Amino acid sequence: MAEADNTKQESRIFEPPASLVQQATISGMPAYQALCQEAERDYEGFWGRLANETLEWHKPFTKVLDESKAPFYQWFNDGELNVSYNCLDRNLKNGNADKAAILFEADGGEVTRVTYRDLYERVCRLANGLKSLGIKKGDRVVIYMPMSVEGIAAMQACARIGATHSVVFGGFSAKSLQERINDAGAVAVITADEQQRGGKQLPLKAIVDEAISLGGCESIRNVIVYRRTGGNIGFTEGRDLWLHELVANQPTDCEPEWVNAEHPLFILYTSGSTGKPKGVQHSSGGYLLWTALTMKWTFDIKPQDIFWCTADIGWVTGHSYITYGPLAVGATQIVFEGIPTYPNAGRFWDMIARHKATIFYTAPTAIRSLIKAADADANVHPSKYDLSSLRILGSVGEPINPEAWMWYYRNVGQERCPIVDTFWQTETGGHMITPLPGATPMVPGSCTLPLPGIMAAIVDETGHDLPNGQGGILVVKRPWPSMIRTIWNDPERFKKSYFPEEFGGKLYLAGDGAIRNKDTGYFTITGRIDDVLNVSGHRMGTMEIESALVAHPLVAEAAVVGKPDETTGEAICAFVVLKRARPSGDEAKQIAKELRDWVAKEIGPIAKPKELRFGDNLPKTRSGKIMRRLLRVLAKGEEITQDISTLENPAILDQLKQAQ
Ligand code: 6R9
Repeated sequence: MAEADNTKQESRIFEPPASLVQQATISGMPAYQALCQEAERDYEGFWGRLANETLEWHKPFTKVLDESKAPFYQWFNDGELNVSYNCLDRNLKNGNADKAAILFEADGGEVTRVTYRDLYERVCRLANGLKSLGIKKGDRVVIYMPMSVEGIAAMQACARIGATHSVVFGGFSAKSLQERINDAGAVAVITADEQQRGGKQLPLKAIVDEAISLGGCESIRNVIVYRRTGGNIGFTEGRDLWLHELVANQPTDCEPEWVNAEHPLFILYTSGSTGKPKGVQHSSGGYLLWTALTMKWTFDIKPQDIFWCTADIGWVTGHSYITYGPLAVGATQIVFEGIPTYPNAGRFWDMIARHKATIFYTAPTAIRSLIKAADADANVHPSKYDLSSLRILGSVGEPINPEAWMWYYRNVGQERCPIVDTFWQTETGGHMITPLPGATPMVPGSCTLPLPGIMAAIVDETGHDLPNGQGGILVVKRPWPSMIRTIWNDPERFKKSYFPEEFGGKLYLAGDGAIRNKDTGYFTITGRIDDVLNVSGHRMGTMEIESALVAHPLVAEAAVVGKPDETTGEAICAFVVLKRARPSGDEAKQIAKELRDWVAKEIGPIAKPKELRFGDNLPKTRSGKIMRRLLRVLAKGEEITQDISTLENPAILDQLKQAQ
């Protein structure tokens, strides 16, 4: 460790260990720079070379990048491939048939080893089962599954037959699920009877039934149910089928459906600045290329590694770094059904030790909650476990604060393991700005430098470059293979959200603010610049939560803002005006609870406001606009020192100071 200059931000620099640099795929900064230069010199040649080296093409592409319909960029567009073939068949051919693809650990601790051959057969049988139901290329299939081998197999089976999947996180409510089924026009839902997490059974199938009963899901022909817990569920004759019965007599081979590189592999809904989630559409060729390549570059994956990404398959991290990336490079990975605190907060460390994990990828919010737990109970401190197998650590989902970084580095990585702080988004498909474990000197809290070929920059409101040291808007200047292709059913919104005219229609707008260090050029992400909150690494639109609140019969008006939270990064704080008099005391508490439960029902438990405050009104400008910047100050519990001359009703501020 070397102490560097004393810039006012974090100044400690941590070099990657020499032993890791020596054997790394990208070994040392000169190797990184050489790749960056290759991309600068010949952008298409660079990506074309990598696409040929990384993937197996059924029909080779002749054109790398087609910009004629910009910003609807197309990559490798006359090439054909199959994603599942690249993840499975290729491994059988390469001598990985008996290698473990997945080490599945159930909530209760039971471990199942699934080889590449096993997984191939499971995927083929399910793919044949789906075909037997008439599901075909281009159809959409919603997957509402627990963390399971079956969940991964369901995604791969869709990819195999060219169906476009849309995974909905198992924590979303019936209403959220219904909206997504409806928007995607899905023909089937693959689900489980229940999920098993933290020793509890939570319903899935019952929520699917409820979602369909809400209407607008007429496109659904079948609901396929994986039996996980054996819990009691309803069955609709003619529509519902057990997964084990569907696959029982299916052949263990299934010819892959060759698709165009641009064929939509999946749609994944994510929160934006409006109340309606965006169906982010990804491609087959470009997406798989980048998930595979970043496994090699960012995680330096090697044949003997045991990789563990703790994300859920319902989020993009689970798509890219569980279902696709690790399998595309023939890795062995741990897949975990449960939660980090069950049966105790040592579960992650215990699992690393038992499975001899070498690469561990998790979220800052998990680290922060495990720091707390370890402070409270020395028995669940990482020092109590043998973590000597680890060689690389990763972080994703939100900024990691330097304190959490240092704890992770010292206590989990034992000052031996580089931390890759990977900045990326649902829309980017894979990592964008991150240290490389065998090259980049690390600075706690900084995601450091863009990957080769990723032309990230910081600009002002007019789209002009800003010098290092000046904070601004994070953009990407050139298209890249795994980028979002469009918003499902809404190409106009795609253009407006990501390639706005104010920026000349040519810059990809990430929605985050960032600053580059004056000396190193390192990027630090300063947070979202739109109305999107990041709670425990989950993206939540403030408008989505507001719409849910005002849908309650008691609520007249609501405004939602984020406030800093030690564990979850940001917490949801809602300001609510009721249609009746402002409640106080026990009544206020009781209504606040009712509204929280209501939001959980409307969107999902992750959207529950941590804090709810009632007022006779909200602070508004004379033209009636809610002044959210004042609400943010109130939520933090700070005094308002800002200019309030445009505020029509200053008296309201006092009322809103107190939480209920
Ligand atoms: C992969 C994922 C994307 C938003 C993104 C940013 C935040 C993610 C980060 C980070 C700072 C990191 N974010 N990784 N901020 N440092 N390493 O999380 O996708 O759910 O779409 O969220 O998360 O604000 O814009 P997604």
